[in-house]
Amino acid sequence: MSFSNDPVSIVASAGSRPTASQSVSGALGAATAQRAARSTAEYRALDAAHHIHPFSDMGALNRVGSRVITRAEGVYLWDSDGHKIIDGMAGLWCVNVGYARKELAEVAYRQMLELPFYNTFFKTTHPPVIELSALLAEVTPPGFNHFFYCNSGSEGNDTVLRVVWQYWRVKGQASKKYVISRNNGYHGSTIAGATLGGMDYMHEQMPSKVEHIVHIDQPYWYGNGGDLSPEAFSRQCAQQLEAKILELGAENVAAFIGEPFQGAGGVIFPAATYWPEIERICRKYDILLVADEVIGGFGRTGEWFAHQYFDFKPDLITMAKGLTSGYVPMGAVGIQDHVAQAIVENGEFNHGLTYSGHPVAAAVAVANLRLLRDGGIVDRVKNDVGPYFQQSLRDALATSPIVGDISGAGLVAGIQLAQSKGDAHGVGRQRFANGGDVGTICRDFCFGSDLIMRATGDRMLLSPPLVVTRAEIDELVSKAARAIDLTAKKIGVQG
Ligand code: PXG
Repeated sequence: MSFSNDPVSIVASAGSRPTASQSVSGALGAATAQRAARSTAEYRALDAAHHIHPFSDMGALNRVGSRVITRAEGVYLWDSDGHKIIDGMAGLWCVNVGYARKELAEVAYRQMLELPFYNTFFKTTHPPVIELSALLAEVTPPGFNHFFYCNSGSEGNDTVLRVVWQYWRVKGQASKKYVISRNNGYHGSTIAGATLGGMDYMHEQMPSKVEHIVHIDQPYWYGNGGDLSPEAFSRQCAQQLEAKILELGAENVAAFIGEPFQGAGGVIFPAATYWPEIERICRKYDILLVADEVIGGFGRTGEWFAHQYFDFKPDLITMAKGLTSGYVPMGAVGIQDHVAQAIVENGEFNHGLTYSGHPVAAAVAVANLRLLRDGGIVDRVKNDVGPYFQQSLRDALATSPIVGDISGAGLVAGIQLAQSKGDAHGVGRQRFANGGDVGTICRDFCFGSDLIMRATGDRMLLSPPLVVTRAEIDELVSKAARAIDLTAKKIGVQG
């Protein structure tokens, strides 16, 4: 197969488009025209023959064939059959600045010509990683002045473990090894990431896991809170951390890690009582607090980082996804001064990846962060489109007989499908016995109406690009409401 890979022609053709300041869709369109030379059937046959997809039952998938996405612009995707699809998931929670941003393509192109790669081992550095580190120190909360780079969120959490263990080692407290995480948390799919995560179905396929990682319960009130108020239940979940620390002995516990809100686990927002209690317990027992900001970071909740939304102060933050808006892979760990000092001033830190601080990824990240900050994108999520999205969703679903609860802030939401809502406080609420099936039915209705809304069990998730307009939110919300309505009808629940 041959298609032009001459970046000069890509930039030139983008420059001739009327929307050139924001988009490279012309260039992508040209490339796509050639890539789409194959029919959907041909793509599917080749894909089935040679490609193993992540987290997929390949036998089942190959029998029906994958959707082939060929191009994207703003908040829209196009598939190989020409369908225009509104992307309610920002790719995979990552395309924060939207698709087809000319600024990012140009930066990557220029960086590839100037310095496509050099490593940051062996007493060497380069301008993009220097600029990125300085900029991250500006956009992260005070005290985050040091950053270690990798290629993904999973590697970020591997890095977190290395930093945490090294920290306690050089502090002379090497017995502090245990890292406490949560059931139904998601921290990636390397062996360490999957061990940190609390997904049983992942653990089942692993004969061995990383040692010294244990789990406590998630603060999932709708499913597990019984008749407690969300606030009381969240506090109780947080207190499990204290019980676990006492069980293990504080002298053996290194860190607690959690997503400020659980993303892949279902956009589960704890009540306001949760994080202050977790923070209090970590401080009381001298345990590092790690916020996994891979989904929550870079404006998703309307704050730069989700821990700012929940108002707590972690010692480490894991970042990926929105760091580059997914245009190129990159992950990072932000380290508070007191931890960084211990790492920096105590000999060699034996960890690194060939592509740590990759110059193209770093250059794209810098351009992306400037768009998010100087382009006012994060501010807009907080003050305009975020509140509009949250209100629209609640208004549209208020009368749905199968929506039990909506959680979220900014441009992320989790919609709980339920058999019965219970009273005004949710007391007596009832989940579907076959919740996963109901979620799948709803997801299929979304698929059929060219909306991407993710299902996880009985929760429907939305997390659109942060550049989504009010009109696009209207489209997203009405399509989501219609899919939920069709689901209710299909399973025979009347409004
Ligand atoms: N931490 C969190 C909180 C994540 O959401 C990772 C770490 C791992 O990042 P990488 O870049 O290694 O994938 C993630 C990833 C889903 C889904 O189905 C979510 C993720 C990845 C794949 C699928 O919601 N999150």
